[in-house]
Amino acid sequence: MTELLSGNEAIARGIYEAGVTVATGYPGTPSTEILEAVSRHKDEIYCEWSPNEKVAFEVAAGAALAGARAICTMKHVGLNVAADPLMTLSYIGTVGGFVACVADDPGQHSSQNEQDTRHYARFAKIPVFEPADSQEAKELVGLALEISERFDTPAILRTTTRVSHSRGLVELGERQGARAAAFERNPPRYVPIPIWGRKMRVKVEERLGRLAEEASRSPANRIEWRDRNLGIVAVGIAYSFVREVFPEASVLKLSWCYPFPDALLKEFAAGVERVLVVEELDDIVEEHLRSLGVPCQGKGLVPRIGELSTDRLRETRAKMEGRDPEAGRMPPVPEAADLPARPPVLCPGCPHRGVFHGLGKRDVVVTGDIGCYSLGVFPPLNRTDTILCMGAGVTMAHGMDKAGEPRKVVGIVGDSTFFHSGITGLLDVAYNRGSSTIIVVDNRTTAMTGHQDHPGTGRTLMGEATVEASIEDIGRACGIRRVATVDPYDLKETARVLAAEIDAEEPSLIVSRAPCPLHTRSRLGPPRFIDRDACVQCGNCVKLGCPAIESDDESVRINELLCSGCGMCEQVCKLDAIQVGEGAGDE
Ligand SMILES: Cc1ncc(C[n+]2csc(CCOP(=O)(O)OP(=O)(O)O)c2C)c(N)n1
Repeated sequence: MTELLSGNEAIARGIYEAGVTVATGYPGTPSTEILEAVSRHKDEIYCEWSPNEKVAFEVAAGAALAGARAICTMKHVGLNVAADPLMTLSYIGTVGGFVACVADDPGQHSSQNEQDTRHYARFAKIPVFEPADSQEAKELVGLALEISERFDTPAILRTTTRVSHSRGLVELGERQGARAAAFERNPPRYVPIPIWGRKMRVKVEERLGRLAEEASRSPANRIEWRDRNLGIVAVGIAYSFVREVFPEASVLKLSWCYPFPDALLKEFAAGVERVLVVEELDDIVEEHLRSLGVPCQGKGLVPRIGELSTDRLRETRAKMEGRDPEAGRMPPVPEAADLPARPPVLCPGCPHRGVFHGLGKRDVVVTGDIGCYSLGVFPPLNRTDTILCMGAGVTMAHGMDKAGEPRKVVGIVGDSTFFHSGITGLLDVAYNRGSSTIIVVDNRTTAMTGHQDHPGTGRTLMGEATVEASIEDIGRACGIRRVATVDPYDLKETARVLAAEIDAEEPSLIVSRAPCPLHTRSRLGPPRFIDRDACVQCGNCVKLGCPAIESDDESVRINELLCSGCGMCEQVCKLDAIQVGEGAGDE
């Protein structure tokens, strides 16, 4: 039977078919749907959203050492968070297959950077698999788990956005029998204290050689001989683009690129006149080919930055043939006439808006973080000054404070981000006698990645009710004495609490709590209207940055279809021109 599946759904199917019994992860585009799809098999597979990627990695590692097949999922930057256990699990190895499914985001569609996860595979000296399409995504899960078990190594399945999110037909198979967990005690194998760790270190090098030989024989890598004038080494998704743009060329299709399949690379290079390497992001295979003494072209012709596409590869071909690269481009898609620009903004009724509105009244530095509230950086809110990575909204505030920044520093993190990596920062603020004000904008969900549960929501990925971690209690347990909770829709009260905490000498924690209305799918109140006769166009309501409030030179209006009825605009209107009721004055 075949089914049309996205790359992420196909990976989930591969996880199911391969008899995996433990699947963990932390949301992050473009990886999130893998675990969501796995959770449909919750009778067979235990799955969880872990508080962060390091936890997800370690939980899966524990399951794998007990003998189960286990996987964890994350986006590329998540592997930075999980890098510590990754590096040493490589030494320890695994009993049941262990695969980290890591989704890269070339082009930074929804990420703060564009790192290439294959570097981590080389860094940790473990195999990395890279599917070209949904069918292969499913198959490689099974292969990666098998290789992981046979070679006693963790493995990485790296996808990029196009594979994760494009759909293709996938042949479905049966689920293999799952192994029962039964941990066998053996400290020299599982405890990398130096005397044993040094032995593991030797094993890792020896394993690399065997893996490279296997990679040369593996069905994941194959040579397709065609015209021998040009041979293209195509890695992962690049294979699909290469076949379309260079249909006549011989191709070495690599879906298992590290440890490098040297024998296969040499055989291919020896069989063609000229070698071109096409890989998304960095020149990992290209650099290695050069180190083998194989002359080749690659990033000089193929873009290093952003996603590859057939269009971009056509430009490469044009350059190789000495034609104008413009000539290689497809005719541009005609632009729809007069489409208005849509700057990114917080949704109508977003509770985060209340906090940014309150902060707008104060001359403070705001260290922000990653989540929907990152949008506070844009006009008209303009209330975020820095963003680094998850958790840094707390810690960078403390750093600025300790550096002697004369203004008060306010750190903002979301609820999911707080549980992910904000808690240790808060502990630092309290322990090291900081004075910053930390705000947790708690909308009761991980909104930015599509409303996943987390330790504060009271629900698990398996759909069970569970304990709700209290941000306020955690703050107090960290040693923060000033802890306040506000309703961000109450602008006056929010501004009052912000002022009191910002002016305090000691560090404080403010929890701004209101559920994301997109998640609860509920209106917050009746839509508001602007009484044109009373409105003097002072712009106070426009400064909220609500997409439902539309203005031009002549008037300010509220779009009834967009208005969520949160009432913030009514509170900022000094002339009571914004009201509940029929749209008097609005046509
Ligand atoms: C290390 C890492 N993991 C995952 C992500 C993807 N990601 C971006 S923001 C975010 C959390 C957003 O949730 P929350 O902090 O509750 O804020 P909200 O979007 O709900 O306002 C996640 C998981 C990331 N950017 N970095």
